[in-house]
Order: sequence, then structure tokens, then C-alpha cells
Amino acid sequence: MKKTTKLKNLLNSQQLEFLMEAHNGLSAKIVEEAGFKGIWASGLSISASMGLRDNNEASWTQVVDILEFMSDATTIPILVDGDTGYGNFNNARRLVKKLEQIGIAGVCIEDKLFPKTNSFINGTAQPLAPIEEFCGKIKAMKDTQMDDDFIVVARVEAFIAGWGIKEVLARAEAYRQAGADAILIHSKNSDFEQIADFMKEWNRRHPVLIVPTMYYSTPTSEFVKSGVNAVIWANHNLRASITAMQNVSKQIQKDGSLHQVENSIANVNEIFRLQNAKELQIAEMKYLPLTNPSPPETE
Ligand code: SPV
Ligand code: MG
Repeated sequence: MKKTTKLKNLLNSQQLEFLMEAHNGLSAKIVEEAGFKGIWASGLSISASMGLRDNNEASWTQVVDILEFMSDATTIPILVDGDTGYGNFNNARRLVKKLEQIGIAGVCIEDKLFPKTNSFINGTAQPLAPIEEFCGKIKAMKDTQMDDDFIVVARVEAFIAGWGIKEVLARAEAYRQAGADAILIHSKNSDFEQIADFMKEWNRRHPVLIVPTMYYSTPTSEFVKSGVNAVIWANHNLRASITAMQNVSKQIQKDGSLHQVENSIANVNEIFRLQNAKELQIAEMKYLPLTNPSPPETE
């Protein structure tokens, strides 16, 4: 099945589904091996792993280069965090064209202004895109896709920017009518109340994704009860790797030796396995001459 169709089915499934964050080829592969059915290519995680801020400091083609490694390394669908689409409708539709070329299943765009700021940094100061302009962007993206199953998710940032449920509902409905395949409702509150209120009013009229980074203690059963379709665990592989790298670097620096860390980290064979080194050995037997020529006899 095509990756696009897999993502479409996931968003329209009868049960709650989950997307796990990845930020490069290796982490994408780890997410697939863990059993997830889909990957969230997080803008925050990709920019952080480049040593950059989540403010569109990386160019969109630099992000696409990372996405191509992620796509090549996996068979499950990737939903890309496309920020604001990197400009107006024209930039966003060119992004869709490129994402389709590299086997990406869908993209999520948010109704903020380029260059964006992460939702958890000074959210109320963040201006939103005018509704009509954002609807035009969604339409342009849907008109551009070549594969009917490619997914465009519209992300509503109105709660983040300090607006109430009326504005959130108006935007979600406008984006649904403009052709978005699903709506992502974001909240930075530490409880699920805002989103639960939205879900009640929304009444399952179109698929909804959520990102519970800040309301992490809400039981998953609450998400099911509310009618949410898919949950994004948005940055947890990046955060896990930060902690692991800080600990191992500190330990080795302190000890001046590898002895303490050796048994607590992946061994080099695990790296080779993740790289699928075995496949190359088999291919070499097939494609390279069986024996290396012996060195010429000395006379
Ligand atoms: C991301 O993972 O980059 C997101 C989610 O967009 S958030 O960081 O919560 O804005
Ligand atoms: Mg993001």
C-alpha cells in the first residue's frame, strides 16, 4: 500500500492512532522498529538537531534533505511538520510538489506567519494568519498534489495565541471547507479542557489530531472518549537523545575513560544492524568478484 494511503487510513481509522516524532533517518527507523504506524517529522526536533532554533532558520530545502533520508529509511508514512508552508500559497504548493517526489505521505501547516515561532515560546504574542489567506493556501496545496491520497493537515493555533473556542471552531470549520484532510488543534495548557471543549462542539465532523506535550498527564483514555483521531508524541526522541548524550559526554569527560559507559550504550554492532550492513555484505557476494586477485608474484 502507498504511504499516502496508509496515512489517510490512519487518520480515518475507527480507533485512536499514534504518530511518533523523528528528526533524521536513524530516529525514523527506530520509530518504525518500535511498532508505530506513522512518523511525525517535527520542525522543533529537526531544527534543534541542526543546532538551530524553531524559527525557520533552516531553509526549507535543508529540511527536505533531512526528510528524504527519513523517507528512504522507512516504510511507514511520514507526516511532515511544514510550519507555515515556508511563505505564502505559492511556497506551500511547491513544498507539496517536492514532498511528493521524496515519498512523504502528508504535511501539516499552521495558521501563523512566516517566519514562525514555536507555540510554547511567548504564544500570545504570535499573530495568526488571516482565515481567507490560510484557506487559499490549503486549496493551493490540495490542487497541487498529484496523488489523491496525499494528506494536508491544517493546524489551528488560535488557543495558543490566546483566542477562545469561537475563533478555534470558526478556523477549524473554514479549513475543513477549504479542503484540509484533518485538523490539528494545539493547546499549551497543562490540562485537556480546551481541547475537550472543542471536541464536544466539533462532534466528529472531520479527523482531529492533537499534540499532548504540555498536557502529558492526561490519560490516553480521555483522548479516546473525546473523539480525537490521532495523537502526536511530538519531541520525545529528541529529548531522550539530549539526556542520553549529555550524560554520556559528561561521564566520559569526567572519567577520561570509556569504562563506565560501555555497557550502558548501544554497541557498534547495533549501529551496523540499524544501518543494514548485512544487506551490503550479501550484495557484495552477488556483485563483486568472489576472490580478490592475488598480489603479483615477485620474480
Ligand atoms: C513540532 O514538533 O515542531 C511541533 C509541535 O510543531 S510544537 O513543538 O508543540 O509546536
Ligand atoms: Mg513545529
